[in-house]
Amino acid sequence: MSEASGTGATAKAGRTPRIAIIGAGMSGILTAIKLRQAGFDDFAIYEKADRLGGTWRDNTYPGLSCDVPSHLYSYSFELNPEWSHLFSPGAEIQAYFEGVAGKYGVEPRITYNTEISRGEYRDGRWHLSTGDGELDVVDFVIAATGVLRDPVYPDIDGLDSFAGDRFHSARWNHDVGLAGKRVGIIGTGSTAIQIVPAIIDRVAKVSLFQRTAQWIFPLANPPYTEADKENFRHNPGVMQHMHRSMSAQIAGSFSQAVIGNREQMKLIEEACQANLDENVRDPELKRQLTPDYQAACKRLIMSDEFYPAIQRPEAELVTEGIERIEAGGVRTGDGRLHELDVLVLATGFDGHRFMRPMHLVGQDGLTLDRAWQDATQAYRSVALPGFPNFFMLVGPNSPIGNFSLIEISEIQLAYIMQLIELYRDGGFRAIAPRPDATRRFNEAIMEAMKGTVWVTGCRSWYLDKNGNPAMWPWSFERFCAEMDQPDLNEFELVA
Ligand code: N01
Repeated sequence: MSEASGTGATAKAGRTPRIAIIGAGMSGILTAIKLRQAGFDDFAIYEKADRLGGTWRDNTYPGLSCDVPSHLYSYSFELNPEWSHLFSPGAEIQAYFEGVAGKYGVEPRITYNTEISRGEYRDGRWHLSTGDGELDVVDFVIAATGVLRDPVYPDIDGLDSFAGDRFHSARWNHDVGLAGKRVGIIGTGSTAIQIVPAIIDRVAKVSLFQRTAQWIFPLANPPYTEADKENFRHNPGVMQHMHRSMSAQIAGSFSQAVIGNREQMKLIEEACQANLDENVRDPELKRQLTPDYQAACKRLIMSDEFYPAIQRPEAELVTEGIERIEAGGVRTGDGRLHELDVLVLATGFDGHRFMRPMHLVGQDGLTLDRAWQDATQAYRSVALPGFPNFFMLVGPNSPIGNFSLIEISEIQLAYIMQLIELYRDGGFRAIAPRPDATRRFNEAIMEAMKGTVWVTGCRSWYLDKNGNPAMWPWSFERFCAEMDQPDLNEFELVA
């Protein structure tokens, strides 16, 4: 791709803030593009890794794809005619972000291998430091640090004693060949359910250690034909229509089901049950694969490949609890040793860390750890009382039931940009949400959460330490309405 846009023609006279973007994943790249287009060119992107892409850089496991359709999981302003599948593989998504970052001139603005470990609001500006000392002093910080970033390693006795190769699914070791190997996978989340069908053809055996059964929604993943792609290339309106209609379809179905629409939920439950009934014949295996909680309580898994794969002779579903890990493999509660050459920890992520372990110090010495000691809450997911001129993308309570996080991030950024434009135009020097407005917002969230599927009794990464889901409990329409325009009455402004 060639460079698409320089500094926007809309740049206006006024204050020119210096802005730090933290993280060069989906949201960080987006922020850089939109800032430039709006004429804000004094910014830097700090990225702790040596490559952009965030979760798509970190996750490279076999079978990785996104369960949001590719023509929806794209920036609205950079639709991509080349997507290979309805749900394209992870490597293609990573290449997409690299291509967009190159096309929009974002790449040279990224400072790699630079982890911001501390940010302190002092004398009206944010002082950002790495382990090596102060690095930058800025007017605004936009934390684009992602949600599913920190792998969770299971607390199982003897984990380190395993003599074979062992790695987390988000840190896949491609130097380890799987051909002819006995592979153990711990976990049955979206990740493991994608890995099993992807490796079953080449391994000697897969042992899938299941602690909790999963509901699986049957979803085929057809490729786009050359003719489809040709059509997309020449008629971008077709892609725009797909983007809009896929968004509307999810908003009207799945996103409604998870927040209490019984009719929509019934359709999901029936589809998951029929998937199990029609595709798993052995009654004992079917019993083991039948969850004891409501569909979509955990993040719903989409796959039409898992049930066939787990019924292959090379696959074994292990439902006996794990006792410990030994040099030779995994010992389960029934005393059996499952001998393994490779052990994959598909045990998920801590979805409640956000920009931590970054140490943030806001006004009057308020630290992020103190602000979040009881609960990880924010004002409309994007701002924090006591932390002026600090914004988050995809912060607490951002995810809307299986929606594209790109669309969510675009809407949140458009909201934040309105405030930065107000700063440019002299509207304030410092802005932070009012504590009472933040409290009211979070009380409303807690109340609305009672009607959602996420609190119907299951364990999932959605739930924080208090058992509250870090999700948006209302409709997508409400999200759009609430994020359309900042209500300045809900902010404290310093002129
Ligand atoms: O992780 P998970 P994931 N002993 O947290 C088990 C996104 N994503 O990486 O259910 C034994 O869902 C744990 O068991 P249990 C998507 O948002 C998207 O699969 O808690 N087992 C569970 O089975 C997704 O939701 C895509 O009882 C242990 C598993 O590990 C999110 O990432 C693809 C254990 C963790 O499942 C995370 O998915 C991949 C222990 N000590 C990921 N500890 C797509 O777009 C944990 N487990 C398709």
